[in-house]
Amino acid sequence: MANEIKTAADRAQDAASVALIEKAQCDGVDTCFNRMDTQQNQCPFGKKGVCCRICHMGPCRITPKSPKGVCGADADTIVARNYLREVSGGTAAHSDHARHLVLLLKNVAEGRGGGYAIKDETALRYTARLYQVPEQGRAKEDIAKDLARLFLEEFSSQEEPLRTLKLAPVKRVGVWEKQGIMPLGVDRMVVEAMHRTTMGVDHDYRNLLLHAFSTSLADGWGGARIGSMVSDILFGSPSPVRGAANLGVLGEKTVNIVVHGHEPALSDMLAVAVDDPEIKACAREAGAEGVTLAGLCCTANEILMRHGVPIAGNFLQQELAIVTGAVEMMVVDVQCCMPSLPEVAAAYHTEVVSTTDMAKTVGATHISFDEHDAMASAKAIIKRAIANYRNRDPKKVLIPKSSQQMVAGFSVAAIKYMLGGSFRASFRPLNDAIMQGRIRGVVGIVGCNNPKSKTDEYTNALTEALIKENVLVLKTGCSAIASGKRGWLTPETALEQAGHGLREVCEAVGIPPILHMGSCVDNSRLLEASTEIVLEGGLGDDLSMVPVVGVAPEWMSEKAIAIGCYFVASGIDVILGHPFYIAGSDNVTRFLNEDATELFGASFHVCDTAKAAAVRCLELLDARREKLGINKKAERKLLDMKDRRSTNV
Ligand code: NFS
Ligand code: SF4
Repeated sequence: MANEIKTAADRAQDAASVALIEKAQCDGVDTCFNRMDTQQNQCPFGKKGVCCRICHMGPCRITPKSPKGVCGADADTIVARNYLREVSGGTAAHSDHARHLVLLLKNVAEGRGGGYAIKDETALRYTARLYQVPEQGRAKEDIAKDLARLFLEEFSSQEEPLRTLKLAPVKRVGVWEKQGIMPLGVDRMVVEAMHRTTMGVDHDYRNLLLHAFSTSLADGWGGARIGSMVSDILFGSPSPVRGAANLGVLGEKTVNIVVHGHEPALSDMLAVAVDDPEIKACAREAGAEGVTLAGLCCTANEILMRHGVPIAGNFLQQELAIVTGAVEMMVVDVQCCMPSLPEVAAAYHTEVVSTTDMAKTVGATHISFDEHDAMASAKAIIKRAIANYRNRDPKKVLIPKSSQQMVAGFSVAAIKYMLGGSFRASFRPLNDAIMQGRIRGVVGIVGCNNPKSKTDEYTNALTEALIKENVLVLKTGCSAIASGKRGWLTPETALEQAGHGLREVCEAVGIPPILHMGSCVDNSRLLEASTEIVLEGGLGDDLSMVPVVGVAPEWMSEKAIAIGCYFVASGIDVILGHPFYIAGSDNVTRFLNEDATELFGASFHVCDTAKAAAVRCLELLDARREKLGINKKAERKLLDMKDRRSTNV
C-alpha cells in the first residue's frame, strides 16, 4: 500500500476536485492529499489507541512485551481514556460554538446586538414553550433574555441535569437515569472528563466509557441542540431553498469570497452585506461584475439553508478552492479549517483572513470580527477582498465548470409542514409510510471527508443504494455537500433513483428522498426528527425502537466521535466507515460495539465499504421493523418494485 502511486482520480469522486488536485501538482502546491502520502505508516500505537502521554513518566505505549505503562495503566485504561478525551474535544467544539450563539442572543435581547436581531419570532416562542418559559403576551426581547439565561445555565449547571434532555422521549430519559449518565452542565462534563483522564484518577474502562456517553449527551441533547435552536431564532429556521454546489459556483468575473468554518454569525452578516448597493458599486469600480460569496464546510450549509448562498465544497476541497486561483479571500472562523491554508494561498493571490480571536493561523491576516458592529465589520472584510481582485492572475485561474443544482433547508419544522400541510403539520404521513413498508426506515448519513479514502465515494454510494431500497436519507455536514455535488439533492434526480415506495410517498407529500438538514451541529435535528417519529406514535415509544440508523462514512473529526456517541446513547445504531482508535483494547471494542446494546439498545458497527454498510443498514432497520411487527409489507413492496422493473410496467 505504502508505495502505491495514487492519481488525482483515485483521490476524489467529483471532476472539479480531480482537476484541481492535478492543478495543485502542476503548481507545486502541497495539499492534504499528498501530505497523506508523506504521512504513510502512521503510528500503529496511535491507531490502536495504546499510546499514552498523559503524564511525564511516559509517553508509554502498550505492546505484548510491555503490557503496562509506567504507572501500571493497561491497554483498557489507556484506550478508554484517549477515547473519552476525543469525545470531550468534539463536545467542547459544538458546545462552545453554541455558547457563542447564546451570548449573541443575550446581547440582542439586551439591545446590544449590533446588526443582529431575533429573526424568527415563531422559533423563539416555540423554543420558549419547550422549556416552559412564559411567552404569551410578552415582548420577544424579554422571552429571549429568559431563554438566554436558561441556556447559559445549561453550560454551567453543577448539580442539576441538563433541562434540554427533557426534549427526548420520556422512556429514553429513563434509560439514561438507569445507567447513571444524565449529564450535568456541558462545561462541567468536559472538565470532569479532563479530570478523570488525568494521571491516576479513573482507571476502569467501563466507568470512563460511560462518562464518554454522558459527555456526548451533553453535546447532542445540550450544546448542539441549543446551537441549532439559537441559530434558528437569530438567523431564521431553514425552509427548502434552491442552491448550487461545487467549485464551479465561483465566478470568472466576480470577486470571489469563500467563507469557511462553522459559526454562522459572521457568515450570515457577510451574506447580507454582499447584496448592499455600496458593495456592488465598489466591485464594479474594481472592474468586477459583482461579488460571489460561496461557502465551505458547515458554514456553507448554514448560509445555504438561510440565504441560498452557493456551496464551494466540503472539507477536502478547502485547499482546492484556493488552487482555482480565483479566490480573492477565504474567511475562516473555527473548526475544520486546515492550518495549511495560508501556505496554499501564498502560491496565488488569495488572502486568508481569520476572524475569531481564539482561532489564529500563522500566515493569515487577522481581522477581529466585531459582533457589536457586525455590518461595518462585514463590509470592511468584503471591501478588502474587492481590493485584492486586481491581483488575480488570469494565467493561474482554473474554475472547473462543475456545479450542481440542489435543494436544502429541511429543518424539522419544514419537514413537518411539508408532510402535514399548513392545517395539520405532522409526522403522521411519514410514520404511516414506515408502518406500511413503503418507506423501510430512515438513515442519517453524516460527517466529514478523509483523505484516507476517495472523497465522497463511500458516502454517495451508500446514499444511492439506500434510496433504491426505499430508505429515506437524512443528511448533514460534508456528507450533505457530497450529495449536492453529485446532483442528488434535487427532488427530480433523487425521485428517479428512489425505490417505488419511497418515490410514491415523496411525490405525494412533495419532499425529496434525500433531505439536507444542515450543518454538523444540526445532527441534533436528526435526534429531533427521530423524536417526532416516536411522539407521533405507532413505531414504539423510544428511539431504540424506531427504524432509524446513523452512518458516518468518511469521518475524521473528534466531533464525529461525539456525534456517534450521542446517537448510540440515544438508542440509534451507528455505522462507521472506519474504526475508532480502540483496537488495542478488546474490552473497549466489545463495550462500544456490543455491550452498548444492552445499555442503550444500540451500538457501533464498522463497515469498511459502502456495500457492506448498505446491507448492515437494512439489517438493522429490518430487525427493528421485525420487533415492531411491521416487517412483512416491506418485503412485499420490494418484490413489487423488482417486478415492475423487470416487466417494465
Ligand atoms: Ni462535521 Fe467533519 Fe467539519 Fe462539518 Fe465537515 S468535516 S465532523 S461535517 S465541516 S464539522
Ligand atoms: Fe505512562 Fe501512566 Fe503516565 Fe500514561 S499515565 S504516560 S501510562 S505512566
